[in-house]
Amino acid sequence: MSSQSIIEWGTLSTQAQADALSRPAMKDSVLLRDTVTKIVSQVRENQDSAVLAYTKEFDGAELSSLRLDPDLIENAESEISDAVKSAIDTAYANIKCFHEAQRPQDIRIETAPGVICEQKHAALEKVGLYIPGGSAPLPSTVLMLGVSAQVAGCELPILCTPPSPQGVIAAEIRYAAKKCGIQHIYLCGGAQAIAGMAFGTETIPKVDKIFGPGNSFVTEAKQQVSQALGGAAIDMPAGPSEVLVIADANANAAYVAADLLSQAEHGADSQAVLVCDNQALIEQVQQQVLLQLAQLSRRDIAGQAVEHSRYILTADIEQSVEVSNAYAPEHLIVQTDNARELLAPLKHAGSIFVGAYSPESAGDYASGTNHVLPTYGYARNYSSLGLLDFMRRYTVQELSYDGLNNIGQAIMDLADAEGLDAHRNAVKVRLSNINEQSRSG
Ligand code: HSO
Ligand code: ZN
Repeated sequence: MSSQSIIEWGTLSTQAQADALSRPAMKDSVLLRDTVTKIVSQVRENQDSAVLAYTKEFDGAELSSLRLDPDLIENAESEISDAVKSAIDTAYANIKCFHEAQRPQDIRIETAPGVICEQKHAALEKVGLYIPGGSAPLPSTVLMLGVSAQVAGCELPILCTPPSPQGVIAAEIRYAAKKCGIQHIYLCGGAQAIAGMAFGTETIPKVDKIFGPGNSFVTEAKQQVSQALGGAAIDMPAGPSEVLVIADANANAAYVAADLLSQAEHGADSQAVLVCDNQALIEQVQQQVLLQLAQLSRRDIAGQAVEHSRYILTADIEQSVEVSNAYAPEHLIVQTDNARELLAPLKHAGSIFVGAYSPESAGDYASGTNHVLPTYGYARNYSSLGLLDFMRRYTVQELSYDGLNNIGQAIMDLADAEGLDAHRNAVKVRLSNINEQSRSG
């Protein structure tokens, strides 16, 4: 990372500024799309047998059944240490507390005399939670998705995650699932799991919406099934994980470096960006990154991400805020003297971490906020995952005769303006009904 040069924001042209904030190109090859299209159509056609065949091909596991024995969920805690169990319990409690507080209020209002309008909320019934496999099992992601579904009151939350070649999944994942009341775990991953949940198979129930992060195959499959007729909704579009730190001269360089590296260790394509108005601090952070990187067990992965990290030198804090808003980071860490004051102008970020003692790791695991966040600049137009994503809102209305009478003329005139006679008539037939008029007095 010290090999990375410092970019002086004020000297860049508009184009060079855009380039400095560009994300690594997402894989969007025809090959990826065609491969996923084929997997999705195979799963739609051959259901369990296709998912089992892909699980053998991609995960090396030969399974007799896709569903994990529920006893392995029920008894998972006997396989994990007390420390991990209590860590999961702590995280669960805080995530639950924060998501319970998000419960929306229903609305009932009389917009005009006799015209009642309501907005209500209902939990989605069947939700599919995807937990990636790969180099690190992610019980924390099980909690982020599972607690939300549980608090919302989803009837059937199911979870898919790829098995090891021996056909097993980590006990931590099973214990976190148990805490969230998840009884259905299916041993499959990748595009085949997404297709299985979107369309259903003999074993995997069809769900209404699919949640969770994944690799480029999973992301592409989520896009495809969300566009297919009879498929499933999805949480949000996804790209590689990223962090942007805004620091000033008084920030602690070791803290800043640790935050950049905790992002970098997620994957070679992770992005870490430092925006700072003090050159000396940037140089200290670069030194710290090298020192700390050498100690990491995942230094190979983190080192690759560090190669495309960015160090941006700004004229002042206001310019740092401008850069952050332009980048719209998934995670934004503010380590400045007056961190909280910057919340007002900071407009685009998935989740903001305020001050020296709020590392991203807190939100990743245990503070209570959700770690499923919009990446790749989608923090401009998508929300962080929360309770509402597991619910749908709908409206109710009830008009009395007088209510309809009150707004009837407006309805009929608008129907006339649109040339829709039947619409007009649906009002007129009621208002000219003598019996109704006399009944309402
Ligand atoms: N930072 C990741 C979430 C995570 N971190 C899981 C550790 N485990 C994406 O927000
Ligand atoms: Zn993380």
